[in-house]
Amino acid sequence: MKYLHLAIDLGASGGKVMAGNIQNDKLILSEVNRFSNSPVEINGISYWNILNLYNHIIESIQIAQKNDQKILSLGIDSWGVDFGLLNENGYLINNPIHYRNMFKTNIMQEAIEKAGKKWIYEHSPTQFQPFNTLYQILAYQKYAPDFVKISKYLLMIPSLLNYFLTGEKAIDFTMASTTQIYNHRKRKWDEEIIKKFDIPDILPEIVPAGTKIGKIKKDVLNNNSNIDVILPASHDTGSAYAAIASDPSDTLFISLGTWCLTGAIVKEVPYNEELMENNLAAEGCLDGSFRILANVTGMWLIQGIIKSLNLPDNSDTYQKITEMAQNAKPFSSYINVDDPSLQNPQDMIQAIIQQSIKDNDTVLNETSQVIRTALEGIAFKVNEIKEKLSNILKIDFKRIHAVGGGTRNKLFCQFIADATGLTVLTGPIEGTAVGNLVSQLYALELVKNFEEARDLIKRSFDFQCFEPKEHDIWKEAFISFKKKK
Ligand code: LRH
Repeated sequence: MKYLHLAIDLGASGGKVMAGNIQNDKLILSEVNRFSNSPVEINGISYWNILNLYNHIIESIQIAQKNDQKILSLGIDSWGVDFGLLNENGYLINNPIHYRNMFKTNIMQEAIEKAGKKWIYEHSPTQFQPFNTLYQILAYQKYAPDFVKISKYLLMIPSLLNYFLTGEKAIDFTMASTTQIYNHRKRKWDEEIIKKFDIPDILPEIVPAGTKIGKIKKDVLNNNSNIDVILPASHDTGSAYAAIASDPSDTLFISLGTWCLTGAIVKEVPYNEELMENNLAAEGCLDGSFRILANVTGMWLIQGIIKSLNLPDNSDTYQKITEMAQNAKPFSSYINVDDPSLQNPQDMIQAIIQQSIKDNDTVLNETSQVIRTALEGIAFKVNEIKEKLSNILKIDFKRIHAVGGGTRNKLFCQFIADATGLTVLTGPIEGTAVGNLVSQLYALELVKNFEEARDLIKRSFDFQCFEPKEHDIWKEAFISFKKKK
């Protein structure tokens, strides 16, 4: 009999279920299931298909239970900020709404006008994004006040699914920290934000990441599976960061996927206006520390280019795209990868071409140049964030450690090393699943502390190392782009 822990990692475009089990003192991963997560658009509003996700979770548990395998525990993590509302009797009031809808509203601006940017940030130092949970609640208050009136519980996506499985309602600290209603200093919901914006009493209890919340209800699986449901670091970035095994005191951490989540670890959030001015987030980590982080636009650009080219989204395509970038001329142009025009364009290639004209007065004529400019742009941005974090937090970074699927792109990892002049370590590729699993091992006391968890990760996975080779050339290129602008 094999004893498994299941990490259920839900992303904005798909879900992935990995099983972990301890063999010979190592954490061994195997893939159980993958499924797509396609939002459904009705009357111009994009909803998450939460019941479909729930069905996929049940299906994944059943797949993993086959072949002499017993599941001891499972944990669900997902993207941040989104939630479902339940009424008093636990009925789901609405399909959770996709955060990208918020780009169409002015709600964050209105909230800032009402309370002041500084006031909000002092109470909850979260990156100002129109889609933060706070602004989504305000959108409900504006466009669907009846729903808010009958709401009794707000549950973030992993917590909502945990509720379906167990009947328990709780949210973990890492997810709470993404809402902009959480007070990082007091480590609880911020009563003043709640009062200022008339948020009803719907926010659930916050528990530490890595908390056992209950068992799967008997009627859910029609068997006596006795599976522990654990709230891992349920924010996906929180789980990904928990898989980074380098010394947090002098390492710049990156979780590299759709976003390139670049940050540094601190024990407590330093209340510093520069954090707000640079729109940096303070987000909770598995061990109760925080990361000061920038959501840099990441492989979203490449995913968009692949769509523009009508190519299948598979590893062969990524290989082809990377080869095109490798063979293109370096530094054809420069783009600000975080520009709003690149966040949801009809055609990513055209959007990058326009951005290059705007930022660098250069027309990109070839697709290979577009791809290379996008990847170089992300690497330049990582370097800018590294400099900012280093100055604001007074950290002399000695290395970068990146996890996540984006680290498969070796050319890009080399770009980061060259842009920053730092050694880049990568691995594990399945960072989020590994961090989710480590949270479960911690909750079940199968690892005693986070040191032990780090050691387990170090002996279980392969790591790659990229040394900077052309830092001076990158530095000069960046200076000349900035001068030109
Ligand atoms: C990354 C992430 C990020 C949020 C975004 C909605 O997956 O969790 O922290 O800003 O999704």
